[in-house]
Amino acid sequence: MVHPKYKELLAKQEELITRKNVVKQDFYNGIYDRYEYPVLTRNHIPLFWQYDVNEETNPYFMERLGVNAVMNSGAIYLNGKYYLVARIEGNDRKSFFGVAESDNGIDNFRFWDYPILLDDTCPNETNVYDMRLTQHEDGYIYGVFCSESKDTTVNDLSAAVAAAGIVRTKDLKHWERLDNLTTLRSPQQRNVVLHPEFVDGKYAFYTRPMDDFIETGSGGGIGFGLCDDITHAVIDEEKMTSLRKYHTITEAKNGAGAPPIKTEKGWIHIAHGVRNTAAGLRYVIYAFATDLNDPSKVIAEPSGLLIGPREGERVGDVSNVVFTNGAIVNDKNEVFIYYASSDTRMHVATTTIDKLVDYVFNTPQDPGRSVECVAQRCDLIKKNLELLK
Ligand code: M1P
Repeated sequence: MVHPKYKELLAKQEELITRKNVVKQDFYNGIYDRYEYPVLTRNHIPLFWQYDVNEETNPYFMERLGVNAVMNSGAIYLNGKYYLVARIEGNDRKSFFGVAESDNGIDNFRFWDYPILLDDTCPNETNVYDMRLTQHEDGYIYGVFCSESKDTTVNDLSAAVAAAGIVRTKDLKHWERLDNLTTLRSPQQRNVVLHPEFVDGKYAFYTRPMDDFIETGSGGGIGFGLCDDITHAVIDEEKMTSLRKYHTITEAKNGAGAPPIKTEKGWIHIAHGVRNTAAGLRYVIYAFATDLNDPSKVIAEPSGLLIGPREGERVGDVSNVVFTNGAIVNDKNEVFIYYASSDTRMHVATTTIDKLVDYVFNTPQDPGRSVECVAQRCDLIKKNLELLK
């Protein structure tokens, strides 16, 4: 017999899943809209992933395999539908991936019946997370994610090694696992993203060279490297694209987010930047553009952050974090930026290609010093006051 509590909880969950999302009225910046409700939370996870629904074996209707958080999601638009491949973190701290689908990209996201069971090709892999989905011109959809293993070379229980795992699919249902990416000059990698087009006839990746699991160390920012064979991907040289810079939002580290969006003026990248504070690391989302013919060459760098954590977004398992690894452009050139707040739940911000291009190419660059920032602002004020006379 199905436990009677199941129906009760299911009805509540249905209300949550089908609740209409609305643009937040108390936020305006002209660049994007924020929304009142998260698009995915732990409460969107099917109950039958968490409970044994059989009254005989679970008389108290207890959670058996709880879910702690739903966050950093890859995103893709296929046949008029919006798909998120979410990072789902179990109560056991292990993350895995699940596909959620929506007709409009802002609400009614519903998980498919089963999470993704990856091929078990890496016996030492303990955790997987943060999949970026790239619709590549070779015809496959690639998922590039962090594959984490214990570092057995040092006597430190929490030491880990991060590498980029690679899978590919055509339908989000059947996934083929390929070899992890090897970067010959960087010991660890996280936040790796596959570029959607061939560059010089090769597969191109945005990388994030790191000396160890948490600190990027000598890693100078977001890298870019080419490889011949995606099934055994090896990158030798990593060129630097968007750099870490002193006293900016990328001082501590940064990393590629969504696969870049192609526009008439350049590739637009939506990434994350991290700085250190007395309260710990603060993660924000920023944007930049690279050259259409050389996607490693930065051609526009608007100053500062695009999305920062606000209000309730500031609080969660890892507070003061917004993080993106997926964005969608639909057939009306509307842009959906999916971002997680504080490693706990998923949100969306919407804009358009025209607005994003205007933002990236017309927002002034960070001049780097307070005195020059004030001069930049005074310039704007002067022009405005003349017009407002
Ligand atoms: O906890 C914040 C984020 O930390 C990591 O990002 P980075 O590699 O740039 O430090 C990632 O593990 C990410 O999953 C997480 O949201």
